Amino acid sequence: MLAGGSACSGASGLEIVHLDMDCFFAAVEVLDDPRLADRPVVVGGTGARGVVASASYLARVAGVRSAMPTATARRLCPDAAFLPGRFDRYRSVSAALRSILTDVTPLVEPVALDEAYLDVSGAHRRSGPSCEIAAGLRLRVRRELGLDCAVGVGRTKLVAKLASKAAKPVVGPAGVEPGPGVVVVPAADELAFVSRHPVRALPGVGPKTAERLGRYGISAVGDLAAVSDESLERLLGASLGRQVHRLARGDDTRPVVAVRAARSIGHEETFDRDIRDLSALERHVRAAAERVASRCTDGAVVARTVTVKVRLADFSTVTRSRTLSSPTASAAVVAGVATALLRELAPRAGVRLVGVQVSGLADGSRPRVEQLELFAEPPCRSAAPPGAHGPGTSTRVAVAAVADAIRRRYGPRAIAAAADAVAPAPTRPPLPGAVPVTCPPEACGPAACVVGPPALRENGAVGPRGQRSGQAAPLEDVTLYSPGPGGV
Ligand code: TTP
Ligand code: MG
Ligand code: MG
Repeated sequence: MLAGGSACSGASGLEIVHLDMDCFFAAVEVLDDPRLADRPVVVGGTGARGVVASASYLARVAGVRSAMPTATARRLCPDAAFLPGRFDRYRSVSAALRSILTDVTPLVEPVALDEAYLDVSGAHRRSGPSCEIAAGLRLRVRRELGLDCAVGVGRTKLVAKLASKAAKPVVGPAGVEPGPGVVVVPAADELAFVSRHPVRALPGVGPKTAERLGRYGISAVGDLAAVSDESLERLLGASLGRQVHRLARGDDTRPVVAVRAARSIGHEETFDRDIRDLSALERHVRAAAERVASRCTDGAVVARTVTVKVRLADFSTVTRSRTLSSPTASAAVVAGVATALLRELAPRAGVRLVGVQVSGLADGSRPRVEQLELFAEPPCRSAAPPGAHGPGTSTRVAVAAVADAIRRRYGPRAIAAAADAVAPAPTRPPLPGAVPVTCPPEACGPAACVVGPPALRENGAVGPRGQRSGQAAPLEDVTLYSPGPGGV
């Protein structure tokens, strides 16, 4: 059950986030064709033997479900728009979703086009507690993609996945109830939360296994946890029996495995007013570089190439890159190279956007013996003019190393060059996803934090198209999961 309140502070130690798009294929169709907004939409095989891939929530009210024969869906919901699906379009939305997710952490494990796990343990310093990350992601997906999603946060993959399901809109015979959108399950409540689910909620338990368990009176996950290991192994076989038993008791050690490592990490800033002053631009480039370096550190990667991008008032874009002699995650080094590249670009017209990107990423978790070498020579492979690094390089390097250590410990803004300690030029508001969602401290308690309800239309389909352009979509009230007597 869900009760009122908020609890980012009680949600510490919850490092797994699961995000799943709402009625993905159908929602993309509605997004692209507003005439479908008030109609049930069914995407899938439209031929005589076709099956339903995705049904909008309006279609679900009529009883239409995924994997149902389309012929049955037509009987249940004759007024629905039946569409064959456009997989290229879904793939491209999925790619856009992926880039929103990898903005938070490189530890993203996609499990389908519309769904992924994130391990956010390295993202707190930059993006706040897990519940803020989850709420921020949901906002960003809504604003940037024009689509709704459900997000779950928990200590394990199982809990996060079930939590995102609990965050979905609820379809009943009377219509669609908006779901909470984000559900966070604190560790202390996870067994109560998981126990109430039907056994089918566990990975590995299909309809046949569920039926077999049902014959022994085991229908909920809680029933499973109460059965002895041996009985379950006899019933389901050693491997599945053990797996299911462990999961039912909350023992889920499956890690988030980033399938494809990020190829680059970047940060861009668009200004409210075009900037002409080079030193102001340098400040922004340095700040962007420090952010990027901080994300490298969070993701335990080092980068070999630094690229600076400048977009002028007329939208023309220029970039300049430099490859380092040794890969780095040092904010000082990335910022130094980036500002040097900016000076080389020497934009003469007004600048509307600057960006810093690093690429050529490598595993930064292993100690690198060549680290010192980085500081023993100019940081760039391209020959620097003699004396470019000037006398006192080793002192500056030592200072940079200490500054990096301080940033690692206290956050990217903990220390800055004195030259930068002036008010920055006005900027456009940061991207929605970059806005940390603030859980009011007084509302933070020991239980879970559920952010919602989502701005769904009555029919439970996606939010209005206008949200793509990012009007403030306030996080409405924040609710808590608490183990009550009812179902999930
Ligand atoms: P799901 O996330 O399972 O479903 P969904 O996004 O349509 O709805 P929900 O709000 O409940 O998450 O699947 C994601 C997409 O994968 C779905 O839109 C279509 C496709 N899909 C199939 O092609 N066949 C299937 O059997 C299922 C379940 C999904
Ligand atoms: Mg989905
Ligand atoms: Mg899915």
